[in-house]
Amino acid sequence: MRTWWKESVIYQIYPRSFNDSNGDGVGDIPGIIEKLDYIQNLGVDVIWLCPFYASPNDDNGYDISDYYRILEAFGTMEDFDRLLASVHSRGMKLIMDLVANHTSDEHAWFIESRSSVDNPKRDYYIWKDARDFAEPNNWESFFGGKAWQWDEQTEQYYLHLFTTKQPDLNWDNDKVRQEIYSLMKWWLDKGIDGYRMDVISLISKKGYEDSIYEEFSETVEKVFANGPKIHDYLQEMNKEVLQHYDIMTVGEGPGISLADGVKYVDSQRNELSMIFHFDHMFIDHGPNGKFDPVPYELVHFKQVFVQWDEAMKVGGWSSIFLGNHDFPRIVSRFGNDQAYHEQSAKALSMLILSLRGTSYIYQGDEIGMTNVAFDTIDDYRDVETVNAHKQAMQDGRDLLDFMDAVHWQGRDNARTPVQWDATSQGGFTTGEPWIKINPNYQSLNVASQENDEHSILQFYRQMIKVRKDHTTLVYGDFEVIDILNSKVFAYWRFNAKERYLVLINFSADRLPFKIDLQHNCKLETLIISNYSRHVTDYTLGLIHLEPWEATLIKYV
Ligand code: ISL
Repeated sequence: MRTWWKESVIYQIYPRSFNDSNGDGVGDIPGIIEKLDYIQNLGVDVIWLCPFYASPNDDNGYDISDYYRILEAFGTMEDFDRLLASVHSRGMKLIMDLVANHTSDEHAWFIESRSSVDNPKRDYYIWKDARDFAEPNNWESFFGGKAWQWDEQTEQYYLHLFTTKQPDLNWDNDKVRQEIYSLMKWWLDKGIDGYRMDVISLISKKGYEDSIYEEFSETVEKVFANGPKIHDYLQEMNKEVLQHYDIMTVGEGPGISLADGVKYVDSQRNELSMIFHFDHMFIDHGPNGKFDPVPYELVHFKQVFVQWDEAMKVGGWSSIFLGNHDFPRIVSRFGNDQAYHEQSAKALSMLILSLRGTSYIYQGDEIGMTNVAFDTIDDYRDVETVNAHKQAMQDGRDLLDFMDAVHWQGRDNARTPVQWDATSQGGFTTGEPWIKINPNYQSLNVASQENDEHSILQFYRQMIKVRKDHTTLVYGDFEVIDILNSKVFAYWRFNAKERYLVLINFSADRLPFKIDLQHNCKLETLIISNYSRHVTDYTLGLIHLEPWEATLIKYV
């Protein structure tokens, strides 16, 4: 069924790093308002704003201390209302992050909960007695160290799957669920258009046995995620909240496997519109996680997309993304940020915008922003990176090797300020930015790409328009060509009337490629390419793909 959110292109904003309007070094809501023309000119439909609620910022806003207030550094509720109205008046929509697996330890609920064992809010969180004078089980947290924190005053441990300042809520408590539904309605009644739900796969706990798995990712999948009540809770949320509004939802799903995925989004089950799975995001993580990176194979990468498309095609719907605020810059990770920076950034945009599913673009990727390599840990801000550095020191790991891993995989790669122009601090702030800007801002910035008709930015705009103009790219079938080809990602998008061929060379080599026209179709037009190509180049069936070439051709 045709639905607005399937046809939408979503632009993700990490407010802290987007645009600072008042010179305090931190991006803010008025800063976003200043850039709405820019966002609208990209051609996107929906803005997803990462958390901007009140927060002590242990995890940059993913630790919320009040769901009904705006972080002071980001502005006021009036600013937010103005933003929402301006987004709507431009015909765009706005979705928010819902972080409901945990709160901040500075949230009023937790302050009460920890005050005594018989406080009425004690059961809002997950408290357990010590086991043999130590943690209740062997669980580790996502950001290093144990997942349990001892509370001196009440002599119990509380669970925190993320930092110690992010205690997990107890979703088995009806009152907790009602609190969450109320705050969701409060924002929806203001007119927001949906939610991205943070780690929603973790809200129902399976019990508190030790994990028997060595790799953390296995523990996430087999112990933390997809608890027994997850689908009951999502269906209840849908009945009480979601179904009363014309909105979209996307559940972030660490630990959601192919087999579980469709259960979250099958339209018959009334849960979520889409999920983010992580099979391609963890593709280059080694046995010890992201700071133990390993090379990945393109064939494996393609298989992930093929398998998920297959799993979602009846009744479900995919979200297509290559990066966000938790992962490296896409051009540095999946493209080539050196000799083929421009070509590969454009090629990745074609992938995002021509696969079946809703397309997500993360701020700065539309100009090909790259990873950053700060020399010293002092320049890093992300709690995950900072904790991992402490751990690496304790473990006696070679710190140069650790810093290499941070340069490759750390979350701050995606959190440096957006590079607006070549002026001081890239035009992001007139003050000192909360995190250093990537030193390449003088040559890589929005202003210079606005003035260059061949820029990455212009290609993104064209590619978004191509997607809007050809609904077969949204809804059509997907058939990969030559899956075992280790350098080219080629596929058809088609329906009974028309076919689109997408050819993306994921390598710096010039490669022969045979276009197999077994479908008996006729070449019609070359829709877009990141090289100056002519339709006649493709008539013979055998062509040479240029390094990182991405070409989209229409057949009938
Ligand atoms: O980046 C990761 C850790 O290496 C991911 O596993 C990430 O922690 C996971 O996808 C959950 O992310 C979300 O919840 C976190 C928050 O820190 C992330 O920014 C958010 O996207 C806790 O709220």
